[in-house]
Amino acid sequence: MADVSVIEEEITVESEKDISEINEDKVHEFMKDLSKFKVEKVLRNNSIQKLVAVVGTFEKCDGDALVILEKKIFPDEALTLSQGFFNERTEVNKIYQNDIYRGYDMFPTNKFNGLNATIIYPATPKHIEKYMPPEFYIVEESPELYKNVTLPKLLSQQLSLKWVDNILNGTAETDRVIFNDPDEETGFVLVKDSKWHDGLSVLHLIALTRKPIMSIRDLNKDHLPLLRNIKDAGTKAIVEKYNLPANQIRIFFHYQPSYYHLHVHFTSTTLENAGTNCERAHMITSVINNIELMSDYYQKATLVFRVCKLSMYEPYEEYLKKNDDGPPAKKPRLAI
Ligand code: M7G
Repeated sequence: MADVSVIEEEITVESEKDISEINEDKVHEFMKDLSKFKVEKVLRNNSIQKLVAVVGTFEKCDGDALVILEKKIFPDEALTLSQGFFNERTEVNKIYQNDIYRGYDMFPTNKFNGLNATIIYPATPKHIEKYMPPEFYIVEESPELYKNVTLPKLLSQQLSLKWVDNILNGTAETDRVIFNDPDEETGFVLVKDSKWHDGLSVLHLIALTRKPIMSIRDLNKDHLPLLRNIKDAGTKAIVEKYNLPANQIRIFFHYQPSYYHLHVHFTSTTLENAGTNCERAHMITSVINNIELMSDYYQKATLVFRVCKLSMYEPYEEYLKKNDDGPPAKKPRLAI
């Protein structure tokens, strides 16, 4: 057990960027003693995802910490299932029996009873907002809205991209990288997504471009070699490593993304919960095809997405109200 009193004195954190100045090992030791964590608020308790997100504080530690706990998925292999669940060490308590129906509480051994836990510390208001109960609003973002509302907002308050730089320059998650193309123009790093904790049915990797590009809004015909390389070489790497057929891999962008460094999501087609809804996912094949048809498609298109907070929606609405003097047909529309 680490000497927590020493660690406590050293942890006084005010913002996300300060974290790099703290001795990482000591932070880790401190985070391991969760009895020092005081839950302030349950932000989300999702029974479908089997996920709870709470915000709280670590004793004598400045700033909020966000703790996300998620039940692990079941293993696919029959042998692992038998070893983990169908054995004499699993505690079974009967709840009811009715005809051929029987209900039980089951408590497998610790190793198979685990949770995936993510701790974000210090958590910024933006991290916390991400886990607040959602209220959904649809924005139809014209190029004008992008230039005047989205771009200034994201330039002033986007989430830190240090984790992306760390992966690209090989100082973090090297053991989770499955493919690395160093070319400055068309290269990328294919890494396991932090949400993926193994299991082919929920496979999730992301390709981070070496070239700094913010989002699909900035893509044009000059990026076609990059996009084709990500699609082809990324697929090949996954097929070879995981033996998953290419036609069971879904490859897409998010718009709007949470992190404005261009990245492509690779998931198995069976993964449901990866932002694949129609107001967020843009399949890479369609993106390539749109640009082939029109080089500046993504600078001209109205892109539809949903935001899950009134405060994120209001700047768009306010801009449209202020600029409400053009002919209706030419005005960008916004709908709720
Ligand atoms: P996104 O489309 O910007 O937004 O995807 P989303 O997070 O709302 O889906 C960013 C992706 O990067 C997500 O799938 C995250 O799970 C993943 N991700 C985020 N972080 C901070 C990390 C990280 O530190 N390492 C890795 N490997 N993946 C991350």
